Amino acid sequence: RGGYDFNAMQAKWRPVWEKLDPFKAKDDGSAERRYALTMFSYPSGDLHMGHAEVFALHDVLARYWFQQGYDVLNPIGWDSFGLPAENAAIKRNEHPATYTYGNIETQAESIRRYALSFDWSRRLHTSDPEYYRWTQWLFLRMYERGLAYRKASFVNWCPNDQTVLANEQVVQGRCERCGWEVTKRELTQWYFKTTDYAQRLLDDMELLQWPEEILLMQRNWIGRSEGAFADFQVEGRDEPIKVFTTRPDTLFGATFMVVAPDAKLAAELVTPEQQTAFDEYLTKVKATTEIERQSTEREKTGVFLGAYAINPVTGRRIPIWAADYVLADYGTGAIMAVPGQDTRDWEFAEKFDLPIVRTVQPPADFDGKAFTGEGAAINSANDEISLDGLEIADAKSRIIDWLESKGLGERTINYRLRDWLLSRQRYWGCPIPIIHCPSCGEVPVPDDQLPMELPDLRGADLQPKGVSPLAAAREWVEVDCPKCGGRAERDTDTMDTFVDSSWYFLRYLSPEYTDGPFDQAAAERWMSVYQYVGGKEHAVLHLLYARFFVKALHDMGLLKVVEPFTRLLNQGQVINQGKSMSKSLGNGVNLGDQIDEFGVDAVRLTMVFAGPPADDIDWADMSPGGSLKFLQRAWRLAGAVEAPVGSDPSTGDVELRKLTHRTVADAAELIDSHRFNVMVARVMELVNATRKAIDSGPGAADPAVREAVEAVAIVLSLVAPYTAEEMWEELGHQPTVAKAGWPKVDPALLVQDSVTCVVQVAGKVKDRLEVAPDISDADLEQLALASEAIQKALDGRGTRKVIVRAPKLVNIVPA
Ligand code: ANZ
Ligand code: ZN
Repeated sequence: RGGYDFNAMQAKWRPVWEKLDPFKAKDDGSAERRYALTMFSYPSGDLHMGHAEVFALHDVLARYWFQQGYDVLNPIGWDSFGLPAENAAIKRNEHPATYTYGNIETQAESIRRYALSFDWSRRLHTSDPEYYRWTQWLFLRMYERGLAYRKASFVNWCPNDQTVLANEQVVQGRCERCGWEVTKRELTQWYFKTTDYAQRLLDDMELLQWPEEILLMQRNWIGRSEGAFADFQVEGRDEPIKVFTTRPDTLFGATFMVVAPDAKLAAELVTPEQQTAFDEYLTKVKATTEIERQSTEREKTGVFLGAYAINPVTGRRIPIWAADYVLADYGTGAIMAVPGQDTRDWEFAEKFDLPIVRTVQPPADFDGKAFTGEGAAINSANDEISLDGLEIADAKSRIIDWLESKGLGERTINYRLRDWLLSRQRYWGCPIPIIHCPSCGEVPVPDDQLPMELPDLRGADLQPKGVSPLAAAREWVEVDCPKCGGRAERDTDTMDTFVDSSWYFLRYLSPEYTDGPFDQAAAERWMSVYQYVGGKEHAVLHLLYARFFVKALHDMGLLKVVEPFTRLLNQGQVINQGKSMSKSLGNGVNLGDQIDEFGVDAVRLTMVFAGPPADDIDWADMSPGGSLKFLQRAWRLAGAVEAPVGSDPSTGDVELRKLTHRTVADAAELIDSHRFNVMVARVMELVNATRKAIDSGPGAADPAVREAVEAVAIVLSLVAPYTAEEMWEELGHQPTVAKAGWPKVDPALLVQDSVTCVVQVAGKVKDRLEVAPDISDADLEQLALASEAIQKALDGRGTRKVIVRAPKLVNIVPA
């Protein structure tokens, strides 16, 4: 027996596992199913440290469920459409597929070496025509239901990537991918009607066991506000201005109005005297980013439009201004300004010397400006209605009732969520299966003509030009209209890659299925995903889109479930020297190099042991060398065991046995609560204790030692599969340890320094139990009720009440 040689182990076990194929989902009803999903990979290069982390964490869970005997579905695939491949193809004058599929092969090899428990038989790539055929099919079903539609509007435009971006892809005013400042362009584009689902996306969050932080981000992104529309008459104009307000109770304090300068309304309202001033202002506003406009820090700017409206409750003439703190595409693009209660309005009023009227009574000691807190209404009465004295909520409903009765307004709910802009003017994406016919309009590509494959373009043809490169493929573009047979043209945009990833978890269920995007029976068996593991950068992108898709599919009758992912685990980032790894900082760490130096198992162990999964891992503070040393120590135990296979542990050393069983029991709990690092620490403790038992305790021939080392191998197999397999073999077992089964815990051995618990029936002591000091109330109650003496004392009577004070007292009141 040589030394610990991770390279030899890696070379030895990989082919064995590939032959055994232990991680194929059985899907035969022989065990309870569990769908374990990790966010699929984007093939922009080889695997990096971030992948290594998320895969290592995810694999602990999946392998744990395998050990527990679940029928686990743990698929792997690639999110393989997207810009990087296209940009690389332009540079190298080749086809994007060359780069994409080359990287996929590289990553697949690395993933196999990294020993992850994936079911490779379900592998998919979203850029395969067999996959995107169904992306197109789903688009058409959305289209038929009015959930996919085209409209002209001002959209986010990345001048560098020469393509539009969804709101979700604009981060602080910049392109999420390349960091260029995003501008606005008016274009006709395809949208998914996510807004139809705003309320359900909110309501169903209740079904999700997700980190509160992510739920909060989605809640804020959807941005529900309850309020009212109110109409303001404008002097010299028939049509009133409609505003959206969350504070209709403050209507008496509306002393002016503000319109978004870039809304049509502003241009309509401006008087000839104010035209020049307005035009100058508008030019400045157009150069301002959305982020700047929403900033509360900025000095207020604006221009008087020369027009006046009438406050419907005070009858006063109030001036109408244009200012960029009001956004064109939220609410109605116009507001009633209430400086007394709104901070931005107060600042504006102060700067431009506009009247301020308080309509909520601030507390006596209040010396601020706008008062945004709770209080009684003041200055809010006319001949017909008075709100004075009412608290905000009551005042709101009173004024809305009044507005509704007068036909001047109505209750409403407003959402910040916009429809999902899905068209992209790029090549390497799923073509939109619509044909534009001069006589028939939009005509869907018939289902039997799917997939509508991409034309073969490469190199210079892909250069971004502001219109989709597909437009240049004339032979592809020009088609006969499926309806009238006349000359027509294909839509030349491609879909946002987030469309591809909104349903991939369904395709995994039946990747070969040809009668639809997925086999509905399979979806019924496996959905929802039990546990999803991935980065929190997807909080409002992928995670919201996938939820929308599943709800839409549910409404189409294709899916029973309404949510895709029941549980969510977000891992932190792997950083180096306190900073994100980047080329420019020169602090990148290469995963391949780490594996060459320390071996797969040590790298995986380091990722898992680093800390709570959600925390960032600073690689500079990590010690993969230390992980390697621990693995060697654990491995050496297997060679030391002298008790034969199958020896009865009950005759072994009790202290070591107690530690083994306690470690296994705790490990299960720690994994369930995602405290993987603590689980590893506990295994380390057991390894040390076992070493001691061999060297200076009961000795290597004690069956308790074998029991301990076998437990170490099984628990360690979740993290360090090569080492664990080697140990398992050394212990005299057949591969694979991955399916050895989770060790059975003997509850009797979990009782540590026991405490005596008194059990009373109707106030009289009837039994005494020896229990663990940390026993839970529920376990103690169960134990007490199971006692023979207690059953005898109850004499067939049920219990009316059981009072448990763990670990010392149980008091049973009989029925
Ligand atoms: C009067 C008022 C008085 C308001 C007050 C607030 C406080 P949320 O909660 O985010 O939905 N608003 C409406 N449309 C706007 C737009 N296009 N651009 C900028 N602001 C807009 O915000 C709703 C509130 O934001 C609305 O209620 C409106 O101001 C403003 F004491 O109306 B409020
Ligand atoms: Zn036609």
